[in-house]
Amino acid sequence: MKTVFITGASSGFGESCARVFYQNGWRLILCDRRKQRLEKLKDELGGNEDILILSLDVREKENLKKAIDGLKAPFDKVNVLINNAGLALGMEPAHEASLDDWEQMIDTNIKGLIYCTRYLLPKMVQRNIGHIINIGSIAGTWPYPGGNVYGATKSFVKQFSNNLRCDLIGTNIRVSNIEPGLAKTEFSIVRFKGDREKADKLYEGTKPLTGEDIANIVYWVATQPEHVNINRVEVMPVCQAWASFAIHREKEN
Ligand code: NDP
Ligand code: 8X3
Repeated sequence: MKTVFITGASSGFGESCARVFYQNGWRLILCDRRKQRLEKLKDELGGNEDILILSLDVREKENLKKAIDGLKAPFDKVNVLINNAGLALGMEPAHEASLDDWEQMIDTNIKGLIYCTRYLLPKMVQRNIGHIINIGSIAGTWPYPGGNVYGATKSFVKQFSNNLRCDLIGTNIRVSNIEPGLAKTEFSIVRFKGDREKADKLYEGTKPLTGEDIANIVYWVATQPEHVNINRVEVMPVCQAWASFAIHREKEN
């Protein structure tokens, strides 16, 4: 039985990944700040001993290290790490955005992701088995107004994923970056600080990606033959595409 370690498993992509991997016979390590939600998910999935809950904030480096170092058999042999915990906060332009929001995005999307990777990777290299699947975003490649620090954190994730591959050449460890576009999860409710109306408006008249869509892609990436590394997957709903360059024109008086 293989083991997958999923961060941000209480909602959205992470929760859907938990369901898809479990249904396919994987052992789960579910990490998130909301313990109750994880317990509910565990109960729903049958509540058995193949699911371990780690109630953790990925920003808390020491706690994370302690939890990962303390993993006991059979949870100590992680085959796949899904670095999914992350968030966007706000869409204000850079000169109006909150520095606290910026720091929280950097601490979660960048620092939390590198902590999980750094703490789990040595054992993967030692066993010469493993797969790091990062959840990036189209925002890591394509800029948009108000994307400022959020997009930049996802650019970090993209380049970190590529650089990991370089460091891990000669091992069997795989690294992939999944870069979704518009998807309906709790992401926008979090981004707009609980303003559900604003969040709903974003999806009005669209057919966005779902958690299940992304989980199925992550599962496909994780189950390719061992010599196959899917480097990046950029995925959008059909209703989404790019816009042309913005050009500001002065008004003639
Ligand atoms: P959700 O808000 O539904 O899920 C985010 C998950 O991350 C939650 O389980 C949340 O739980 C967890 N999380 C947030 N901060 C922390 C933390 N400090 N420590 C541990 N867990 C944390 O959003 P999505 O499922 O959409 O987001 C998942 C990933 O996908 C994110 O990295 C996001 O940037 C990315 N993404 C989302 C897209 C979208 O449009 N939805 C598109 C592209 C990428 P809790 O708050 O309880 O800890
Ligand atoms: C989430 C996608 O376009 O809202 O990463 O930034 S977007």
